[in-house]
Amino acid sequence: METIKLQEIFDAKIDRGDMIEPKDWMPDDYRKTLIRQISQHAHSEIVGMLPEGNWITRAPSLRRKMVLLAKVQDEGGHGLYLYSAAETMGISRDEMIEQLHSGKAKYSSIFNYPTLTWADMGAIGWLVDGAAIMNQVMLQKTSYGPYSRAMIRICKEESFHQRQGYEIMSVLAAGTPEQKAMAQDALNRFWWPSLMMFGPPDASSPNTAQSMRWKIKRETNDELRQKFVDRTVPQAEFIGLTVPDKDLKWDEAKQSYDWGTPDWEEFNNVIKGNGPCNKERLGARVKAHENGAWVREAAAAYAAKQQQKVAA
Ligand code: FAQ
Repeated sequence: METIKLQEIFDAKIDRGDMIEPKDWMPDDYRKTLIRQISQHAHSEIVGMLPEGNWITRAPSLRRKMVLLAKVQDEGGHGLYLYSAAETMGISRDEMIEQLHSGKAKYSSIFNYPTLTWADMGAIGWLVDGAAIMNQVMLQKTSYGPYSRAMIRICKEESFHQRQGYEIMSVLAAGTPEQKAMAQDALNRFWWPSLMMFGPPDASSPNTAQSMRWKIKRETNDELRQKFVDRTVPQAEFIGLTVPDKDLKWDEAKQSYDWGTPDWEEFNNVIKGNGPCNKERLGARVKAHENGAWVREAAAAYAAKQQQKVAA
């Protein structure tokens, strides 16, 4: 069929709100955008395991250790669903991993900040998973079928993650003055980087307009960021913590908060590879991959043996 006709069929599907499936024709740029976004999302999930993984042995009780362990394993599972969704677009897992390890592909800026105290595990669950869900709820309705279906499953788990983080923060905030100060310090350090997770402001986001037209994104970076602020500020107040923004103010007419400006220079530096932990995170990722080489070789050898048996 002619490309013009195929484009018309694709456009009509997007307009009707139908899903695009792997075997459907799609414009090259739609495919490229999705490979970029889904693979970066997958990378974020597995790099995101590192700052929390560092705390598994130091969790303050067996219960906390079990919950954190389960959460970190969930993130690994999310990475797998997302790599699988990206593979349906014709890129291999090896290529994606190579792009991550060579620094060509990005992963979420948030994971380039250090986790200094136990309260950071609370702040990550509450704020980082909270921001991730805000973004992922809209992605459940993204136009590419395999991505949308992966997001539905991921969102169920992320909402548990958010609650476990908020529970850690609530317990610390109601604890000794030292514990409350530790919770406040974690909020102070993670607040602004969490707001940056939503990406640059719409006016300087090169991809948002086209991604909205293709219904890959269903809400813009700024819309989601505002929703996150409106949802999270009352949660902080409820447990007696203060959001570190002197410009934060409830606007009765808008039924929404006015708030300050993130440090976009810091954001740009972090996504260029110059954040406080970029080198450490990528180094740990590459090392984990190298240490796992024998597992991949054994799995490939097993698969080859099974194929020989079928062929015989
Ligand atoms: N960090 O034009 P836009 C999680 C890049 S999952 C790094 O606005 P777009 C779970 C962007 O890639 C968190 N880079 O781009 C968890 C683009 O660069 P490129 C991850 C960023 O794609 C929790 C450039 O800036 N979630 O946390 C960031 O339309 C706890 C221009 O930006 C997702 O990936 C950033 N924050 O919108 C795990 C959700 N923001 O590629 C463990 C899916 C922007 O052209 C523990 N992704 N950039 O070189 C999305 O919804 C979108 O990709 C956005 C960015 C909204 C992130």
